[in-house]
Amino acid sequence: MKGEKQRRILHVDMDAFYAAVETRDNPELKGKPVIVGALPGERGVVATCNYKAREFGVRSAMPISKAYQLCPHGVYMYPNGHKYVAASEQIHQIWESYTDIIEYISLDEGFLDITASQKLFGNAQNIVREIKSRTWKEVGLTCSIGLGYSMSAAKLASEEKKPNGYFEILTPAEMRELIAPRSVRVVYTVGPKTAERLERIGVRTVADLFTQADRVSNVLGNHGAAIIDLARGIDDREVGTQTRGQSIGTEQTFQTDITDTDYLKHILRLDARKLSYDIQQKGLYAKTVTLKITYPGMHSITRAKSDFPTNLALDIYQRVEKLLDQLEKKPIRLIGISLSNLTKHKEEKPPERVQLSLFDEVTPEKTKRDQEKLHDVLMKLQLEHGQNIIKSGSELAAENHVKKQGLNKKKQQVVSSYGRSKD
Ligand code: DCP
Ligand code: MG
Repeated sequence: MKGEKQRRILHVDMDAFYAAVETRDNPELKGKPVIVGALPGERGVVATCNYKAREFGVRSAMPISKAYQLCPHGVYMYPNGHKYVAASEQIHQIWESYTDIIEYISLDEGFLDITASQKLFGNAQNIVREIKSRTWKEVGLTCSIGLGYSMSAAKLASEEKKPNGYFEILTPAEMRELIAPRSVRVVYTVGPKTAERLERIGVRTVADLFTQADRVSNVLGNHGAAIIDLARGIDDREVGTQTRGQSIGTEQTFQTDITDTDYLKHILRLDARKLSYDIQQKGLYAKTVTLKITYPGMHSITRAKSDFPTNLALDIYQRVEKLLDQLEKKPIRLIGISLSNLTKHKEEKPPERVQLSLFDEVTPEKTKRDQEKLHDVLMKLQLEHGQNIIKSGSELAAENHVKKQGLNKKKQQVVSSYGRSKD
C-alpha cells in the first residue's frame, strides 16, 4: 500500500498559455478575443486562444479560416515560441523551489508531488496559494491547480475550475462521486477510440463501467480491467522524475501544398535545430522522434523512431529524414517534429556511431572527444548569445534554400507551433 490518502499531488496548467503571454506583453489586448496561430486568410491552425475568443466557439487546432468565421473581430497573431519557452522556464523554476519530484508534461503543464514538501512549506493548500501568487507576481500569468491523492485526481481537479482555478480531490471516494455521471473519456487512458468501442456496448458514463464491468473486460481485456480500477479511483502511478510524459515539438503549415522533398527536408533540418536547442536548454535528451504530416484534406499521420537518447540536431534530423523517405511522395500541407520519451540522462553506453561535428561533416581525424568538445562550445555560445550565433553548413544551406524560393518566414507565412501535440 502506498498510503493513498496521504499522497499530495498537484497538477498545474497555465490558462490560455500562449494567448496569456501575448496579453501580458501587450495590455491593449486585454478584454479582446486573442487567437494565436496564424493570420486570417492563411492556412494555419489555432494554437490556442484566450477565454474571450472561446466564448465565440474558437478552439485549439481549429483551422484559422473557421476561427475567423466564428470571430471576425478577434486579434490574430503568429506564435512567438521564444517567449513561451522563457515563461515556461520561469514557471518551472517556481515549481522546482517546492519539490524536485516533477513530471513536466508540456511547456505549461506538469505534475508535482508535494507530499514531503509540506514539512517545509506548510500544508498542500498553502503551497498551492504560494505557487499561484508567485506565478502571477513573478511571471504575470495565471494558472489552474488541482490537488489530488493521485495523478488522475490532480489532473481532473485542475480542469474543474479553469481559468485561474483551484479544486481538490483528496480521496478515492470523492473521485468516484465526481466522475460517476461523466463520460468515460474522463478516465485516464480512455481516448476517442476506446470510448467508441465502449459506446458500442452501451457504456457511456463512468457509472456504466461498473454496471457492465464483465462486458468491458471481455471487450477490452487487460485495458478494460485497468480502466475500471482507475474509475474506482485507484491510481498508483508515481510522479516521474524522468519527465516521461513530456514532449516538445514544432510544426509548420504551408500556404501552398509542398511536394518538393528537398524543400521539406530543409524545413525539417531547421526544425531539428530549433528543437535540439530547446531540449538542451532544459538539460534533456529525447529517445523518440516523431514526424507528423498533414495532407490536403486534413488527413494527418505520425511516424515515430526511437533510439538512444539524444539532444543533437543531426540525430533528430536523421531520424525524421528516414521516416520521411519511407512515405509515399505526395503534396503536404503541414509538417512537424516532436520529441518525446525525454530523460535527464544520456545513455551510459554511447552508441556505436560518430557524433555531430561542428559543421556536420564527419572526418576520421576528428575524434569523438574533439567533436563533443566542439559541440559543447557551440552550445555554450548558443545559450549565451542566442541560437542563431553559429550554424552548421547544412543548416545554412537549408536556410538559403528556403530564402531562395522567395519564401522568407514572413512571405512564406509559415506558422510555427510549439508545445504538446494532443493525442
Ligand atoms: N498548443 C498548441 N496546439 C494545440 C494545443 C496547444 O500549440 N493543439 C499550445 C498552445 C497552448 C499551450 O500549448 O497555449 C498549452 O496547451 P493547453 O492545452 O494547456 O491550452 P491553453 O493553456 O492555451 O489553455 P487552457 O487554459 O485550456 O489550459
Ligand atoms: Mg494550459
